[in-house]
This record gives sequence, structure tokens and C-alpha cells, in this order.
Amino acid sequence: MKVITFGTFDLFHVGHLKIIQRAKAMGTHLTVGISSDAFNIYKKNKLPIIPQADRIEIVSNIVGVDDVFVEESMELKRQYIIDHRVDILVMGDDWKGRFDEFQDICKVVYLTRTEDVSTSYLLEYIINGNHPLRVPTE
Ligand code: C2G
Repeated sequence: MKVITFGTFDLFHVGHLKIIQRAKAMGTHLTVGISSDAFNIYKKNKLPIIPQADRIEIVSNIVGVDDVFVEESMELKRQYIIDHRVDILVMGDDWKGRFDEFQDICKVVYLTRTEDVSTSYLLEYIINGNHPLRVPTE
């Protein structure tokens, strides 16, 4: 079973790791589409902090990731799914319902996001010194 997931994976954190691990566990081969810097600007109106070449290097070296490619646009998603011959599309549930249109070519699964961690929390802490949740680990 071939699985695909997509993301920017900026400031790579444990929520990213977990969705990659859970996506891989749903099949035997995992392809990850990594948003280009330009696509992220279009998608989130923001240049990622970590350049795309570095994000690609990080994600492609995560255990369980078999293949990576650069995701250039939302309109190409159907083509990416077809080209990579995947059986299952996995996304975090912040995207719930948004990719249901691809149910005609693959199974579409939304996984619960990992709680209490996000690139936004990290940035809030780095920029303003406020972490909404973090307390010292015992
Ligand atoms: N994620 C998660 N838990 C978190 C944070 C992120 O499970 N605490 C998941 C997201 O739901 C997503 C993946 O990690 O499935 C990558 O997250 P982002 O880097 O924020 O990527 P995103 O902007 O959602 O890109 O075409 C779709 C997009 O490329 C998805």
C-alpha cells in the first residue's frame, strides 16, 4: 500500500514527526510532498523560515520516508496522487474535508493533529517570549 502526505514542515517538530510516522504505518511506502517556498507564500502568505532545500533534506532523512518531491501548487494535487500511484492520502484534521474530492482515486484519511505543538507556538515563544503551554519537564 502506497501512502502520500503533504506539508511545509517548517521548524520541524514532533507533530510533524508523528503524522509522518502514522501515515507510514498505514501502508508500506510513504511519499511526502513538501511545499515549495513559493507555494507556501501563496498558501499562507508567508515565506517559510527554513528554506525549501533544507526542509527537503530534513524530511527525506526521517525514518519511514521513502520518497519526497516538491509540491508546487494545490491545483496539481490530483496529478501528484496519480503520478505517485498512491492508495491512501493522509492529512492532519486541520484539512478535514478539503481533499474529499480525491476519494475517486484514493482513500482519503484525516488524522488528529498532535496537541500542544505547532510552528505558531514556537514562533510566539521565540518572538514574544510567551509560550501558551510550555512548562518545565519534570
Ligand atoms: N500537523 C500535526 N500536528 C501538529 C502540527 C501539524 O499533525 N501539531 C500536521 C498537519 O496537519 C499537516 C502536517 O503536519 O498534515 C504538515 O503541517 P504543515 O507543515 O503546517 O503543512 P500544511 O500547511 O498543513 O501543508 O497541500 C496541503 C499542504 O501542503 C499541507
